Amino acid sequence: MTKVCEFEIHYTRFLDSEGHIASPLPLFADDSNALKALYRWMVLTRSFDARAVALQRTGRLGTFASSLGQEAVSVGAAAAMNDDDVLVPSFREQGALIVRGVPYKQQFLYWGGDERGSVYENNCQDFPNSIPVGSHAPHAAGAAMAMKLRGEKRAVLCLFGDGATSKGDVYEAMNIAGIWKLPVVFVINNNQWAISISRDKQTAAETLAQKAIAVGIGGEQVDGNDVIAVRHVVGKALERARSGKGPHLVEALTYRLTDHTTADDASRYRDENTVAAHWKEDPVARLRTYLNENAGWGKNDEEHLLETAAAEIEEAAQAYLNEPPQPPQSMFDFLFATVPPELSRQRDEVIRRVAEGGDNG
Ligand SMILES: Cc1ncc(C[n+]2csc(CCOP(=O)(O)OP(=O)(O)O)c2C)c(N)n1
Ligand SMILES: [Mg+2]
Repeated sequence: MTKVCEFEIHYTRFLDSEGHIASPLPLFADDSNALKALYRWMVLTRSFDARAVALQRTGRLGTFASSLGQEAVSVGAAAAMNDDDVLVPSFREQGALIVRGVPYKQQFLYWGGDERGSVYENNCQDFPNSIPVGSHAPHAAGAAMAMKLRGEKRAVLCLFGDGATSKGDVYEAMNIAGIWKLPVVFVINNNQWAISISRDKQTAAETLAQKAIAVGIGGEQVDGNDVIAVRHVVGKALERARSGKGPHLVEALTYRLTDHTTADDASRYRDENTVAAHWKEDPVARLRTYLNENAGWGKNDEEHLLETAAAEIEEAAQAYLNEPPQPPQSMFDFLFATVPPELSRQRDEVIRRVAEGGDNG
C-alpha cells in the first residue's frame, strides 16, 4: 500500500485562557485601539443578549438565542470584514450584526417577530439571520458566485454552528465553493452543542475543520474564545478569498454558556460543573485581562464602558417597545418584491377580516 495523501489541521491561539500572551501577536494587535474596539463590541453583545433575555422573560420578545460565551467568534469574524463584503449569518451572531452596524432596535424588532428588523437601515447587502440550520450556506456560495462573475474584489463571510456541519446543504455549499473557487469563508461557531446533542454525538470526525479536506479547500481551527486569533485567522482567509485564492473553512472552538434559546433548559441534559469550568475560558474576561496588563485599560475605562453600553442598549430597547406593531397583513410584505396573485388575494382577505372586526373566521 502507498500513502496517497496526507493532511494536517492547524490550530491558532494568541492569548491563553488567562489573557496572557501564548504566542507572538499578529500585527493588527499593535494598535491598542483596534483591540479596545473588539472588546467594546463583545461587551455590547453581552449587554444586548442580557437585555433580550430579560425582554423575553417578561413577555415582550419572542424566543431568543443568546450568544453568551461565544462573543469572540461573531465579533472577531465580522471585524475582519471589509465594508463591502457580505455577511451571511445564522441566528446566534448578534455580535457580527453589531460590528456591521445593524441598530440594536432593529435586532430587537427582528426577535420580536417584526420583519422590519431584517431590512437593515444602513442599506448594506448583508443577509438576514437564518433560522433554518445551514440552509444559508448555499446562499453564501451563490452571493460569492455573483462577486466572482462580476470580477469584484469582495468576499462573503458565512457563519453557522457545529450542528450545521452535519447537514447536506452545508457540505454542498462547501463543495461547489471548492470547485468554482468562490470567494467565501465559512466559519463554524463550534459551541459544542446542537440544542441537547453534544459535539461527540454529532459526528465521528475528529475535527470539524477537516470537513474542508473532503471538498478540496483549506480548513483550520482557531481558539474561538480568543478574539485576536479569530480576527486574524478569518482576516487572512477573507484576504485570500478577495484575491481570487478561493474559499476556506475555519472552525472556531468555543462553548455555549447558557441555554440553547429561551425555549430551552440546558440543565436537563448537561452538567453544571462542566459549564462552570468553561467560564474560565470567558472571551470577554480574557481580552480584559490582556488590556489591563498591556494597554492601560483601567477600572474607570471599564465602568464607563459598562455604563454607556447599558445606556445604549436600554435606549434601543425602549425605542423597540414604543414602536407601534405592524398590521397583520405585513406578514405578506417581506418575502417577494411583488406579491404573487394568490398571496395578494390572501393579503386582501386579511385586511377585510381585520376591518370587519376580527381575524378568527
Ligand atoms: C433545518 C432545521 N432543522 C432543525 C432546526 C431546529 N434547530 C434549531 S437550532 C438547532 C441546532 C443547531 O445547532 P448548531 O448548528 O450547532 O447551532 P447552535 O444552535 O449551537 O448555534 C436545531 C436542530 C432548524 N432550525 N432548522
Ligand atoms: Mg452548536
